[in-house]
Amino acid sequence: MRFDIVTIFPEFFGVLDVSLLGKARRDGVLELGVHDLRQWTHDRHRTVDDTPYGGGAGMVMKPEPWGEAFDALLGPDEDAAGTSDAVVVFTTPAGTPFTQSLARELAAERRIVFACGRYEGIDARVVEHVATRARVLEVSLGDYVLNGGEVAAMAMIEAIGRLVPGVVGNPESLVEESHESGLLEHPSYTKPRVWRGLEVPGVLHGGNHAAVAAWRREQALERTRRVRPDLLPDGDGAERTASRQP
Ligand code: 6GU
Repeated sequence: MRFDIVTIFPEFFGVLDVSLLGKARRDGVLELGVHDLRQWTHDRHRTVDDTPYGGGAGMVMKPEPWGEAFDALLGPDEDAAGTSDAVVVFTTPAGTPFTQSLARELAAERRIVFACGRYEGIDARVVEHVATRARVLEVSLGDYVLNGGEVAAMAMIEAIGRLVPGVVGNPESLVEESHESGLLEHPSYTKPRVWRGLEVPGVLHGGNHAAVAAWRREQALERTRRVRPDLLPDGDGAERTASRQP
């Protein structure tokens, strides 16, 4: 799997050299290309933004550098007889929310290009244009505002990358974690059995595997009900409000 990232802050992505994803890169399981958007500017100041048509605060990213970036990364317009086999992800707080199921879907792709927007976003014609040449997604990390898409792209790359076969050493560890089952994960414990007066629940060292599985499932359910009732089948907002009445 190959990730390409277009950004005005390429140095943000240095952290992808470390930890699990860094190892996956050294092992050749993941490839990463980080591209400075300003290499596709031609003026002395390497300008990537301009004032918005219609007025208002903030700056909008100009379409021309993005157009050249996608020409370079997807191949020029002329050979767009078909579309590129890359998926292009535009990071934007106005996008569809990033979820574990989208991470799973994207982990099966061959190549993903992340376009990191800054300021008040990218000229809207860029998404429209790129959509004629590749599958395009506009994706948000969640309902809050970041200064730019870099941290969002990094989070998405980590979530997607670890699902690529060969990145996480023991694939079993991917199965039981939060969000894969639709529930939050059960609590975990390790030695010592008593720590600062706090004991590990007895069922976990009783050797009864069925009892352990049942306990973990109940804990996962209880935690999900308490913290994220919206994840449960009957957890729509109306029900939640009703069930919270004293
Ligand atoms: Cl993808 N970008 C920005 N700028 N803010 C965000 C986001 C993305 N997702 C949540 N907030």
